[in-house]
Amino acid sequence: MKCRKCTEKAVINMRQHKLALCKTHYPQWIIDQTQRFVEKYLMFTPQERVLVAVSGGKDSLSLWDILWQLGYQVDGLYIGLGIDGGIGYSDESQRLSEQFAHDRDLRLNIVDVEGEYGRTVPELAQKTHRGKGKPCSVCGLSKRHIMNQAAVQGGYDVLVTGHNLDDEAAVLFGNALNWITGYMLRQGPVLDARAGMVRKAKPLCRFYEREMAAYALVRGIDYIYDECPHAVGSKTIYYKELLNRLEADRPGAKQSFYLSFLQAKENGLFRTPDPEQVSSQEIGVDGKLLHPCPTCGQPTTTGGECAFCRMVADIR
Ligand code: Q46
Ligand code: ZN
Ligand code: ZN
Repeated sequence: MKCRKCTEKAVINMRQHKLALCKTHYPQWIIDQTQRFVEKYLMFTPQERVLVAVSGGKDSLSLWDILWQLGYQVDGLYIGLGIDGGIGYSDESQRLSEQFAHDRDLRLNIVDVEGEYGRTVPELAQKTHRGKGKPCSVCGLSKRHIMNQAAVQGGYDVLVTGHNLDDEAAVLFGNALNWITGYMLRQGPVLDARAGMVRKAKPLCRFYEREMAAYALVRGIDYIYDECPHAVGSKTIYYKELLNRLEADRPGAKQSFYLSFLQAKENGLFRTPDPEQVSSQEIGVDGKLLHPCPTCGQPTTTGGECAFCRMVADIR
């Protein structure tokens, strides 16, 4: 198959866009589309400081690469979770993130969970008996807290993550199965800042996972191929497999699922009961009012400290 824009051989055929592109035109298309999404969803401007959370995986490193090529002021944040899993997962992903930053002369901030809190994420999970033997809930809680804290303390305007369309569609699918509207209300390309919380954006949310893998490959980005060993058997992976089956029969199904959701939201599907009184920015996913945690200042709906500070207090 030939590239739509020249006579070169295509490296990818995107059935949902009816578009095949070569190794020169494909990365350029991804970069141009990202710029379009950044502007369309009002994610950030060239004057703003952007912090990209990197895991060493293809999506986050590709996102950093794209934003860097677009000329944005973008630094990286790597969180050392202390996950080994017999493959030295965290060590290797940190090495690749550092190498990426070094090769491009970019600034990478590193927060080491064990160094900061005295325990690795799997140890925190074990010690506090959270997550039924799986560290994922503690991991998610810790990452969200640390990413926001690093962005606020570093004076960044926006925190961006490398979530792609497959990630977003799987999360949406899981939430829609149980109609967890509090989470659905928050899901989207941008989550505005609120007291104690920096703005968050997902510039890759409209690219398929295979498109990001192809981008990383064509650009020669060295990333960690292994998934986190704790991801095995996760619900998200299961939902991704289901959606892949749907996509194989109906090209574009994942994209339309996600984009129709965004449209429904824009049309007011998840409007808060009394938008005059309380904005959706002031309520948490459980529908309760947010207030600042007395210890860290990040918003929480619990009566006292936020879940992260309570967890850290538990191990003291
Ligand atoms: S939550 Fe769980 Fe992930 Fe943390 S422990 Fe690994 S699989 S990295 S997205
Ligand atoms: Zn071409
Ligand atoms: Zn707190």
